[in-house]
Formats: sequence, structure tokens, C-alpha cells
Amino acid sequence: MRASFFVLLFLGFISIEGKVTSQMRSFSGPRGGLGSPSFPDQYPNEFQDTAIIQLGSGYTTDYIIHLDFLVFQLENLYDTVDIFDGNSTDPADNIAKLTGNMTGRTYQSDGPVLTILFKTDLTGQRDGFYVRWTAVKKGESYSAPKTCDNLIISENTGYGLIYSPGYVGNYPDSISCSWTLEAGVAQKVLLIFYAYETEDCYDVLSFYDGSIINANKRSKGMCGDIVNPTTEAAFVLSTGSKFSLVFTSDMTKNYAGFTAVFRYVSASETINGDFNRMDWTPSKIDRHPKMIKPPKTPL
Ligand SMILES: *[C@@H]1O[C@H](CO)[C@@H](O)[C@H](O)[C@H]1NC(C)=O
Ligand SMILES: *[C@@H]1O[C@H](CO)[C@@H](O)[C@H](O)[C@H]1NC(C)=O
Ligand SMILES: [Ca+2]
Ligand SMILES: [Ca+2]
Repeated sequence: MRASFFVLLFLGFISIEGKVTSQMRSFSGPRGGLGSPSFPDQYPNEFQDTAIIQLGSGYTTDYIIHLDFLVFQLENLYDTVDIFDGNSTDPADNIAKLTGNMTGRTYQSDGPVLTILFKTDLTGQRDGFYVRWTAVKKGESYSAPKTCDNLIISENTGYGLIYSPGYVGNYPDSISCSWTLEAGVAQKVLLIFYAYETEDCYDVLSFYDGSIINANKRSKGMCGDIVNPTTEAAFVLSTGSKFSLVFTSDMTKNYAGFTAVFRYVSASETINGDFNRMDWTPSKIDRHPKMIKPPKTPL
């Protein structure tokens, strides 16, 4: 899988002053995504990352930048993100100050350039953030398209992001989207959900070991208010190297849906052992007894 929808330009340099490592990054294009340093691994301590996003040529001051934080988990109060208008870190240009768990938040600049300043202190690391940006004409409102297109961002470095149609806004009614993730030989697919909320139990994310056609469906899918984006993350691990997902919604009632990071991990990985966060266990799924419903669309 390859990223198809964004253009990135990385013109970085790294410097070390005292103990704090500073890094500058520059991104250009009408849409794209960027993660905190080391994402999706935990970010480093004593680090300062300045990322400048410019929409690029053709995007005049008639355009603004819309930001959707698909993932946002920082150590509360000690690690921070500041968003500034323009190529600036002047307090007068500050749009927002973020910390803690803020997955699903949305911000907008006043013009075609903005700066994201990320600072960490000397202890306490978390998963960090991944933000998606989009050019929007001034005066027009923006919400992510509610279709099955472009619901996956693959960084081609062993991880990616996957989210429900319309995220961070609500998913549409009567939709069925599918994804197939393929890890290498002797690997499995690990999904880390940073948000999950669907209608219980009419809108369901189902898991298949293998490709969708001719695959073993896991007996249970996910539905309901499962992962609170301000307090939790949850895990799902594939059985083999290929893992397929199908999200279906019925005709009424919709919610924010989900956002997850996928990673390719060693086949010997287990969820219970090595991960120091809330595990996605069968007993947790069992809290939702109505969960097993066949997808509405035949596969
Ligand atoms: C941002 O401003 C700094 C200082 O003026 C400059 O050195 C840098 O090249 C600018 N970066 C971009 C991407 O315009
Ligand atoms: C953020 O989420 C993590 C779990 O993913 C949790 O351990 C932590 O307490 C949360 N932080 C806040 C400030 O709620
Ligand atoms: Ca910290
Ligand atoms: Ca529904």
C-alpha cells in the first residue's frame, strides 16, 4: 500500500542545545499528514520539533489550513503542542495550546502557512500525534469526505493510519468500506485504536484473518462506545500476516467512528505481554452481547 494523497517536502535539520534536541521540518502541499518525532513509537524526551506547513504555490492568502488530529496522546501538561499562524512562534500568532489526550480535535489557521511546535520535558513519553492537513478556501466550511476513498494513510515505513469515513466528523449511514493490510512473512498486523464509537450494535467493524474473500471471519466485531479518545487506547492483533477489516453502518444514527494506527509486528507478538496499555481482550468484547451481526452487504 502506498500513500496516494499527499505531497511532502522534508527539509529538516537537527541541532542540540544543552540537553534539548531541536528539529525543524517543513511540509508543503494542499493536503498531507505528519506525525510527531518517532511516531508511532513514543516520542523522545527533551525534544523540540518545529513543523512548518505551507499549502504551496497557487494557494494564496485566500486559503487557510484545516487540521484534523487523527491521533493525539501526550503526557498531560508536561508535553505540549502549540499551533501558530504563519511561519512564527510568536505568542501573538498562537491559535491553540494542546496537551493530554485530544484525538479528534480540529483547528484552522487564518492563512496558507502554519507552524506546529511540539515540546517534551525530561521524562514521561506517550505515543504522540498524527495530524492531517487540508487546504480550504476562505469562507468555505470543511469536513472530511464521507466516502470509502483515502481512509488509509501509509507511511511505507511499517505503519499507517486507518479511519472511518468522514473522521473526525461522523461516518455516513448505509456505507460499507473495506481494507486489507498485509504484513511481511513472519509478521502480524497490530491495530491501536485511539478512538472508537459506533452505534451499538448496528454499525460494526468486522475483522477477517486473511483477505476478505475466502477468509476466516473473527467471530466478533467492534461496535458501541468502546474507546474514549480522552482516556484510552485499545488493541487488536491479527492471527496471520494478512488482515482485513470491513466497516458497515445501517440506515440511521451515526457517530464519530474510529481512528487507528496499524503496525507490522513480529509474529511472536502477543497483546497481553509486551504492551503496557489497555488490551483488546475477548472479555472486553463480551461486554457487548449483541455484537455479532453479519455485515449488511454480502462480502
Ligand atoms: C521560517 O522562518 C525562518 C526565520 O525567518 C526561516 O529561516 C525559515 O526558512 C522559514 N521557513 C519556511 C519554511 O519558510
Ligand atoms: C490518556 O490516555 C492514556 C491511555 O491511552 C491514559 O493512560 C492516560 O491517563 C490519559 N491521560 C489523561 C490526561 O486522561
Ligand atoms: Ca514528558
Ligand atoms: Ca447506524
